[in-house]
Amino acid sequence: MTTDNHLSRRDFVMTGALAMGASLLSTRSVSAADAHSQETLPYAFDALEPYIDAMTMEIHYGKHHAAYIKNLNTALEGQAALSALSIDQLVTGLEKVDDAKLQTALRNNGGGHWNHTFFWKSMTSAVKSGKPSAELAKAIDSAFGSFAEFQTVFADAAAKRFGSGWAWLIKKDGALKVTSTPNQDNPLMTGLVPDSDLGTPILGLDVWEHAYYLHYQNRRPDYVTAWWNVVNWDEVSARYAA
Ligand code: MN3
Repeated sequence: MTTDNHLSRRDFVMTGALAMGASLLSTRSVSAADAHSQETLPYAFDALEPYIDAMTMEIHYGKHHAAYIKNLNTALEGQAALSALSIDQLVTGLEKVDDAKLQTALRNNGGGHWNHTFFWKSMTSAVKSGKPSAELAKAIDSAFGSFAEFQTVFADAAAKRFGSGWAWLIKKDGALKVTSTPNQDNPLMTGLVPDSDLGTPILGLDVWEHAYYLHYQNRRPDYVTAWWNVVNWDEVSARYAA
């Protein structure tokens, strides 16, 4: 790298940092009543390389997930009772929201916030990915016959989700099951998603194009195959045990 390039890159970084600071200042004034905020990503943007690229992670976390939170907080303005709920309470109790327009806003953006927070924690660097606990491995074998068969069933659910949505491994009545939901729905949304898709999420995969298109373009199955390398099995096993 030449000195000129080095300087211009430094200038670029400085300009970017200043722009980011200005952006934070300009958006802070409306934050007093913000009910929900974004947790710090538990690893660097490039930690999942080469399976999920840094730019996809940066845009996915910094733009897409952040937008769901911003829109969720906007929808909750003036809703004191709903604003007091945790995100878990909110997504599990959506059927009780009578205002259809508000319910849709909370379903899309509250779901988007819950799902992405869950998704980030479902992943880790390939060197830390590990494997299912003995207890979870036994449950997977019991439900699907083998780990390989579980992966096939899960990948199939991810591939066949038409348009945007999620593939899930859920725990229901003590047993494991693979399901999928459209848009930002999830298996906790009682009354909104079919009863057969309800359960406790153990693992979730975002199959919206924004999750993979920069690197994989139309090749969603390739994204799913690569994603297995960065599943955080310690986290997934802990969820199963809970
Ligand atoms: Mn997403």
